[in-house]
Amino acid sequence: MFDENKPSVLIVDDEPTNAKILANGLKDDYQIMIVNSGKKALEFVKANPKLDIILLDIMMPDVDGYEVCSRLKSDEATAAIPIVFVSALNQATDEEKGLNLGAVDYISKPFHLAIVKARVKNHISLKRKNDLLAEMSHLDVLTHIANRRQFDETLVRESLRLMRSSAPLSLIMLDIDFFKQFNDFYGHGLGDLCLEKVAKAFNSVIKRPGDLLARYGGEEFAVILPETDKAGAEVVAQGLIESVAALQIKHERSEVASYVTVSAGVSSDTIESVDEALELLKRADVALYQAKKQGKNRFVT
Ligand code: GH3
Ligand code: MG
Ligand code: MG
Ligand code: MG
Repeated sequence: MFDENKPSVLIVDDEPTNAKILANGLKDDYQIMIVNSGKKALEFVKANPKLDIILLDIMMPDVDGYEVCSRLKSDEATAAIPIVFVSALNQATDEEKGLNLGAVDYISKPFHLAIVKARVKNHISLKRKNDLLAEMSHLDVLTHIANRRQFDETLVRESLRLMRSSAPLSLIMLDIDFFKQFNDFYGHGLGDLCLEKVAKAFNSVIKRPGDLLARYGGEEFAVILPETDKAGAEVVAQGLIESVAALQIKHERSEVASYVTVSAGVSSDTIESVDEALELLKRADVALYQAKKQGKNRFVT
């Protein structure tokens, strides 16, 4: 819903005049949204977690600003949005409380608009840099899919979530066949290109929201399929294998085909702890080893 180039500012204040003064001062540089209660603020942010900053009043009927701040900071989806309190409460203890709840800044009313603008600008610039860093640290540089770090974090998060349900978790480990020979024969540059193409093909298969495809290591990929049983995971594994075969990347040194192929190991189970999810990953890896032993270019469950 937002124009990517114009940062978005949510103003939360039960007093329309206050909100209007802030909005008028900021509207040339930002997209401004205004809500007039803590409750509406929580609903709005939940629906729009990509907001760049929140200017938050403290004294409001229903949910006050402190409560809004602590709820947003304790939710992973909204914790990274900078919150600046803008409040008539001007005791040092009020400010201390606000900052301790995770707000980046505290501005007392009456404020100097120019200073509010300068602070908003600085906080948004930092926020965008943090977002970029977070994104970079979770992506593989070559293939632009998730990296090992994101895979590990997602596996832990998904297992904590699935532990509370009876839904199964499926994992797939994949590995390119005879890739050492590919590199040796075609060179490292074409090897890199091959990895990029394979990642792209896999990506076109793993489309369901909640699923995750990652580059796990050199020429190894891994997939997390929450709430997917064995039969479902096998269909996905077959789809992944076929997506790479369809690329028809010439591989003269492969012993199983004239083009690049992959092998996969699949594991599925309900899980009751993070340890069990890690165990499930080991099972997928064992299955992958079996697929290699049985002749490659196939999956084993
Ligand atoms: P198998 O069929 O049993 O999987 O054998 P393999 O040759 O594919 O596997 P092996 O583990 O012996 O070799 C993996 C190769 O992958 C060796 C390594 O140089 C290459 N590789 C790993 N990461 C990269 C990368 O980022 N770029 C390129 N070009 N090659 C890579
Ligand atoms: Mg108020
Ligand atoms: Mg390997
Ligand atoms: Mg390999």
